[in-house]
Amino acid sequence: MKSIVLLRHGESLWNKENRFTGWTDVDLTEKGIQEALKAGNVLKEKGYVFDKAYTSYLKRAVKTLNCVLDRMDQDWIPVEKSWRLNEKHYGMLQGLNKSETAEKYGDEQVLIWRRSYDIAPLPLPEDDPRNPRFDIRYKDVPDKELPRTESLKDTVDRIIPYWKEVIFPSLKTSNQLLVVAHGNSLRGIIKYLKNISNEKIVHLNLPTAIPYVFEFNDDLKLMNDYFLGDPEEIKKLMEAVANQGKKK
Ligand code: DG2
Repeated sequence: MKSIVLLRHGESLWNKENRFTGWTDVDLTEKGIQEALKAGNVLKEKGYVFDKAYTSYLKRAVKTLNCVLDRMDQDWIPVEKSWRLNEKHYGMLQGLNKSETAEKYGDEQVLIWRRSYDIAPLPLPEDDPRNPRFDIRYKDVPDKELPRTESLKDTVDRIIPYWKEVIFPSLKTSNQLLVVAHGNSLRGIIKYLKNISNEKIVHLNLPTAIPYVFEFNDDLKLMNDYFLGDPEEIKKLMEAVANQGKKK
């Protein structure tokens, strides 16, 4: 069986402070580093040997990948970074505390901003210094492709071409691939892989640094998917992510 392992990065500074992050390039916390190392241990114990890894342009994902590979003694494998694996752009919400935003606008509105399929938060103004067009790392991306905000649909629209053209075809000549990205960019990939409806995807919340394995047969047909870890613990972690957008 061939497999692709999807992994959300470990806890970031803004996960800890419960702030909308999106394309803000925040670092991992010490706990996030430990979570990433633990994911590396789990993957090593299960015997994974990755042919290649993919990650975003954001350091919380890049550093998580480095910790995982280091723990596995697989630092040497080829790694490809792409802006297309970045988190959903959270527009004007970036930097705001999620539960304070729920106090102000209500749990329902925050759920729409966090989890609805096709509603995006207000965009950053063109002259906002956080506009990605001012960030040198995106200098080769055409301006019309750089978001000022995104719905999950917009995120899916920029990720899936990369999935179809780059990541998935490489499974033909590989057995095991690793993708380290973000809560919503991975929700977009999972929605596509499992053909989850726009309504049902609202309820999927990914915990930090828990490997999610997708297995494919030799014809690259999806056969199985499962998290590596204790199901009860994972359920609690998922509920905690869902609750981050509620009033205290
Ligand atoms: C979080 C996800 O992204 O937040 O942008 O705030 O996975 O990079 O930490 P990540 C953010 P929610 O959509 O779960 O609120």
